[in-house]
Amino acid sequence: MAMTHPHIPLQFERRPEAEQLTAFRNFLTSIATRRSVRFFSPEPVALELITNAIRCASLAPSGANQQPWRFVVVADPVVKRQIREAAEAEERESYQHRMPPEWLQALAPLGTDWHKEFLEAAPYLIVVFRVDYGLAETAEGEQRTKHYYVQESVGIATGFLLAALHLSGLATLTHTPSPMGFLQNILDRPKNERPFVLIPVGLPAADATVPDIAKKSLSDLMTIR
Ligand code: IYR
Repeated sequence: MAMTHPHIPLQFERRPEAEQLTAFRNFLTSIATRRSVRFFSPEPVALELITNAIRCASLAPSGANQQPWRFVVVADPVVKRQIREAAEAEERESYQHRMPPEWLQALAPLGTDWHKEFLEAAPYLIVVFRVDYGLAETAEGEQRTKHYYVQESVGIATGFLLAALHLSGLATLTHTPSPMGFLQNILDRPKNERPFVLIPVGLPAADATVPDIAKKSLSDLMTIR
């Protein structure tokens, strides 16, 4: 029988346990210091670091390997300003009228408000789009292909992206101005793409602060049975 969908041998390195633990410790030491940063330095950052991190994100698993993501890198100050203005207009409305007291209370420890200076200060904004379905123009007209587990896939890729940027010595924020349909217009994306998250990337401002909050302990989040 012809193999229409061939498999190839897995490349997998078995490592001694001591080495596994060292590799883990190195990763933990680094990832444990990641914080969401809202105060950026305008210092430039090599585009190669951004490109490398997006390559890492593109290696994430996805539903049916459809890789339903698109990463738009914004470096142009004019576009960053447009994004800031549109985001602040939505966020001002949200903070002042749309978010219920319970939500505002949950956010209070973070110290956020509708001002989004970081959207102009950070040297890059990476806007992650989810590609909700495949779209191709053919002689017969528009052809759509169903995509599976888009939300989960793009979430995993975004995790890879954040980890890669952090390991490259860069600060990031996961920002979700709400609603964020304006990003589709400003960045001129096709109708099958929807903004998923906006990630300012750069170096932190010298006087950057972060909220004094903690992560849960393992016993509060892991169950073995
Ligand atoms: N999008 C708003 C509000 C906000 C919502 C959550 I959930 C956060 O974890 C942080 C902020 C903002 O960016 O300010």
